[in-house]
Amino acid sequence: MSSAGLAEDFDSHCQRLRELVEHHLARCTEYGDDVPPRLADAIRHSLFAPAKRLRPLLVLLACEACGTDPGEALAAATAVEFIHTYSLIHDDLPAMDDDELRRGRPTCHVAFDEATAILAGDAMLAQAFEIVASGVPQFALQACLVELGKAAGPGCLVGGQYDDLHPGEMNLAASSLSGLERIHRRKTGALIKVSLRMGGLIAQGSPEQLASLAHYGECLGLAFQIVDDLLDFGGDESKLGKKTGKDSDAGKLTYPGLLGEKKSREWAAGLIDKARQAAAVFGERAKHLDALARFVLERNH
Ligand code: GRG
Repeated sequence: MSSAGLAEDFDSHCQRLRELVEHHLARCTEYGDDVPPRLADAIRHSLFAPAKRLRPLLVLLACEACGTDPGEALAAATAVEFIHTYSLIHDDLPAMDDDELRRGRPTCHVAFDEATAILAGDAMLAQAFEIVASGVPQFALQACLVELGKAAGPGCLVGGQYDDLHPGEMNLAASSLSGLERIHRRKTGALIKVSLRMGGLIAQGSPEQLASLAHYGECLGLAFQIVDDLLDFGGDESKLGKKTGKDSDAGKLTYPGLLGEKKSREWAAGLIDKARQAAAVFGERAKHLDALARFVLERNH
């Protein structure tokens, strides 16, 4: 197939998977009488704003790479998007990044109020585990719960965010490349990696396949963050749906700040090569994971 044909095949495949995800997200937000309507609106405001759905796609593509119908992994895909969206809502709060625009919409605390945004995030984190517990097949359930809890917990997502907010407290100087990597491996990378792992676990992948998915996730997660820093540096606000230049303005250390723009792009490209090599063990079944890795490097939003 030509490269244009491959890209078209990837786009239409991802579009189909995204529709499955959107449908499942909608079902999970059909709340009953006990959920305050304004709280439900705040959740839906953030969840259904235009988003790439990268993490759910990774769950489904990993499941497929191991030879299983991606529909089997929809609950895990939905749960990970709930956790990701909760983390964005809380990250945007005045006590953290204090942002007013996210996914092209006013942030949750701006559109509603701060207490509602905190509660919307809390609700989504708890509901994510309900979704996994009620939708992941029994044979993969315990591993998914443990791995997802770890990825969202104090050693990964929350701990990475803490260190990003308090770099002075880190043992390693945050101003070194290893300090920066330590933050992003946990803040951004862990959720990306667990998405792939859950897809593989639900597909009953072999230990070698699970290790390849984890390695792909580690490389992709770091490359994703480097590209995010590059977009914050010189990206288009209207495409990104959020304000740019915030990190460098706040004096935060970023990859382009540390390595320069050219070296950062080369670093990201090297990581994407490694991710593609890791996916190669799946042969033809990894063609979409391969295309997704290329998309992460080339993305402009
Ligand atoms: C509040 C516990 C807690 C954690 C927050 C998500 C996060 C940690 C911080 C967001 C800051 C940031 C810009 C991180 C870079 C990578 C990232 C998570 C980008 C946003 O994800 P995308 O690009 O967004 O996948 P969409 O909207 O497409 O889902």
